[in-house]
Amino acid sequence: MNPEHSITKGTIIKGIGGFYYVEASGRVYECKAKGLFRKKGITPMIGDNVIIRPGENGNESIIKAIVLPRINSFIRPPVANIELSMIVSASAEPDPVFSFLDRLIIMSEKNETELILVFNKCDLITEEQREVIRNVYKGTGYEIYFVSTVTGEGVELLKSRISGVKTMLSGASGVGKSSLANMLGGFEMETGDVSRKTGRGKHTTRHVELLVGKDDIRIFDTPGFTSFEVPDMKAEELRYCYPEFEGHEDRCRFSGCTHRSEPDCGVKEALNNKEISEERYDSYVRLYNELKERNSSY
Ligand SMILES: Nc1nc2c(ncn2[C@@H]2O[C@H](COP(=O)(O)OP(=O)(O)O)[C@@H](O)[C@H]2O)c(=O)[nH]1
Ligand SMILES: [Mg+2]
Ligand SMILES: [Zn+2]
Repeated sequence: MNPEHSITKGTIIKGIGGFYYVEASGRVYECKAKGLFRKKGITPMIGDNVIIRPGENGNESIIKAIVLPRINSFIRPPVANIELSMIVSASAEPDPVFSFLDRLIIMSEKNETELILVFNKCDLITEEQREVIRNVYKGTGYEIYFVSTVTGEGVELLKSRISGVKTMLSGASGVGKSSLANMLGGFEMETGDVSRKTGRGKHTTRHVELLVGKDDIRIFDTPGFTSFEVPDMKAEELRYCYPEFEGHEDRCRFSGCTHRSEPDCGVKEALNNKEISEERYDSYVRLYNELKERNSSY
């Protein structure tokens, strides 16, 4: 039997004008969606793992089934099965804004997406400065990568971490996301230098796409989580988004302790002992207040 005509597993990487583009074993198939799942009202999403029947003799290829349940799915950006959230910051120029990174981290924690922290432009800082950054995340267990697209430092290690993993990049503009994606997967995304030259506007409409590059690098081409608001959650839930609090909460006197002004708080004790960083604790309190205020204004 010709393997071209057999049922094949793949991933939806793009959808345009009623067609879905499915990457399967290094090829891209233009497919129509005709499976039973359509009758059930399930709409294919970018990032979906699917079963297709490649078309024979010029017939169209067909998506027969979608692998459900999805690991996760999102409306903004409209993608499914984010396997890893890669939160990118610059080590310097611009300096990391830890409170902003925490918003992205919380977004991933809330969505139960695995995350790694990547500090690009590490060519601009010393080993001592790296240690300062590592200390901010003490006790979190988060993997931290220092990389540079200028010297290439750390890029191979990061590449081996994300190879074969559907990854979403997020981070502020100018930190080097596009430069890094290009270096990791051999893509040709526009980088800061270029867009300044062409002066292209910010609102260019683009299709969301799962880019598949060399060494099986898979990156969602979206601006990341586009809403930088803290997700809709109760202020009391926020503490579960800080993994470094976990080992200390059993020392809090009150079981519902929010770790702010309560007496005998294990988390504040850990803060005083420098087992938890001030940056993270301060951003926790700030975000707690923000959520409290938002929820009381309804
Ligand atoms: N020093 C240094 N500059 C970098 C590095 N990576 C990117 N840049 C520069 O940072 C700027 C923003 O890069 P870009 O990839 O467009 O960032 P994006 O907005 O996050 O996609 C550009 O001027 C890049 O040349 C790096 O590792 N070290
Ligand atoms: Mg960019
Ligand atoms: Zn407490």
